[in-house]
Amino acid sequence: MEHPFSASHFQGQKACVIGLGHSGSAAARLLAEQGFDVLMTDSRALKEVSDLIKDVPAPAVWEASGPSEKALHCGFAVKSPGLSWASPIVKKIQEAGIPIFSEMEVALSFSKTDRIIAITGTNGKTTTTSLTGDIFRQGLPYGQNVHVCGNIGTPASACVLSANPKDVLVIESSSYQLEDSRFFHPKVSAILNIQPDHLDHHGSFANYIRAKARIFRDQNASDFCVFNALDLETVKLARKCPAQRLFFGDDPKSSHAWVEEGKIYARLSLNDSPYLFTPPRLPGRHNLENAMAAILIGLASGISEGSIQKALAQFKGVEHRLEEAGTYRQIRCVNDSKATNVDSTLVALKAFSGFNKKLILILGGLDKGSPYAPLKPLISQTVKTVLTIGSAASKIEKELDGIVPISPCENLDKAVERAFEIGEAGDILLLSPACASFDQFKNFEDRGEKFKKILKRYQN
Ligand code: UMA
Repeated sequence: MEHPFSASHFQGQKACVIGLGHSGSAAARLLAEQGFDVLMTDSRALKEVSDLIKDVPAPAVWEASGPSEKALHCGFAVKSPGLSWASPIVKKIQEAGIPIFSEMEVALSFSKTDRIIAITGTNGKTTTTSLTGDIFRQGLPYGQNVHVCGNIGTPASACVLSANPKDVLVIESSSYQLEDSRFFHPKVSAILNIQPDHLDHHGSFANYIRAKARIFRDQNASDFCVFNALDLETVKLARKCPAQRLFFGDDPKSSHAWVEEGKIYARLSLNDSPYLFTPPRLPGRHNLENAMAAILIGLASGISEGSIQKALAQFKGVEHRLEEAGTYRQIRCVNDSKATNVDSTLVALKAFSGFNKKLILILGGLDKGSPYAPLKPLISQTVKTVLTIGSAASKIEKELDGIVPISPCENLDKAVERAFEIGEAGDILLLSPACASFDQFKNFEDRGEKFKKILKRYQN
C-alpha cells in the first residue's frame, strides 16, 4: 500500500538518492543531516557532480553509474524530478521493491510548517511564485517568514529545516514534481494554464494533465485552489477539485478576479464587493493573469489588501522572463530564455503583438517534441526575421518555412551578430527559443546570461 514518506518509519534504513542535480544533492544533504545513511548515485562522473555534493556530510557515500547491489538493499529511494520513471536506474530500483519518493515529498516530511502554497501551470509559474513570495513578505506579521522554493531554483530540501511552524512555504511545482508526489497537501494552490509540454517526459498530454491535478488531489474543503477560467484544460480540471475554487477570468459575474481598464478587481466570494488593485508594470495579458492568481492566493491566505498592493507596486518581474536586456545600436533587446516551450514563446509574441514586423526572433535549442506550427500566425504578424540556433534548427526551419525569412545561425553568438547586421533602429531582438537549452548550455539561466553577455559586446 502507498504511504507518505515518514522519517520515523524509515529511521535506521539506508537511503538511496537517485540523480544528483540541485534537488538530489539537497535531499542527500538533508537526509544525511537527519542521521540517515545515504547512498548517492548519478549517471554522471563524480567530477561533474562533486561541486553539488561537496557539502553532503558523512556517512553519505557516492556511487558512480549506479545503482549497484548496494543500492538494491536500501530501505527507500529519493528520485530527482527530472528523472523519468522509465529510466533504467529508476526501473531497477522499483523492480527491487524499494519504495521511491519524490525529493519534494521527502523534504516536506521534515517541515515544521504546514502553511504550504503551491503554484503550477505550463507558463507563468516562476513569475507568479515570485510575486506571491513578495506578497507574503509584505503581509506576514513580524516573526513569520516566507520561503520560496521548488522548481524556481531552490529545492524544498534546501530550505525546509529553516522554516518555523508559522512560516509559509511558497512552492513552484512542476509537473515532474507533482507526478512523483502522492501526498502533497497545499493549503492554497493554483493552476495557471495547461498546454502540451514535456510530452517526451510524461509520454502523453493526458499524463501531463494528470500530474498537474495532483496539486489539489489531497486538498479538502477548508483549502483553496485558484484556476484560470479562460483556459480550457484548467477549467475541466476544476470540476474535480475538492478545495474551494477561485477563478480569475474576464467575466465579473462569474470570476473572483478580472481586469477592467487596466485595474484588477478581486474578491474571495462572488457575493463580496471586490478590492481594486493596480497591477505590476509588466508587458502582456499573461502578466495580468499571473498577478490575478497571486492576488487571489494572497487574499485566500489572509494577507491584507494593502500589503498585496504594496508588493504589486514593487514587483519588477523575473530574470530571463521577458526581461529587458538593454538597447544596443537602437535595437531593444529582450531576454526570454525561460521560454523553453512553444506555448511560452507564444505568450512572448502576444506581449509584442502591437509591434508589427519589428521583431527579430531567436528560436531553437533542444527540441521537446511539440510542433512549432502554432507560432505561425503571430510570427507572420510580428516578426521580420527568425534566426535559428541549436539542434532543433532544421525542424523549426521546415515547420515555419515560407512565412517570414529564416536565417540559420547555429549558435547564439552568430544569431546576435546576424541580428545587428539586419536590424534597424526601433526593432526588437527577442530571444524566446521555444526549446530547452541543454544542447548548447547548462540550463536556460546560462543561456540568458550568455545572451546578455554577448549583447554587451555591441555597446558602442
Ligand atoms: N540523471 C541520472 N540518470 C538519468 C538521468 C539523470 O543520474 O538517467 C541525473 C543527472 O545527471 C542529474 C540529475 O539526475 O545530475 C538531474 O536532476 P534533475 O533533472 O531533476 O535536475 P535538478 O538539478 O535536480 O533540478 C530540478 C529541476 N529540474 C527539472 O525538473 C528538470 C529544476 O527545474 C529545479 O529548479 C530544481 O530541481 C530545484 O527544485 C528546472 C527545470 O527545467 C528549472 N524544470 C522544468 C521546467 O521548468 O520546465 C520542469
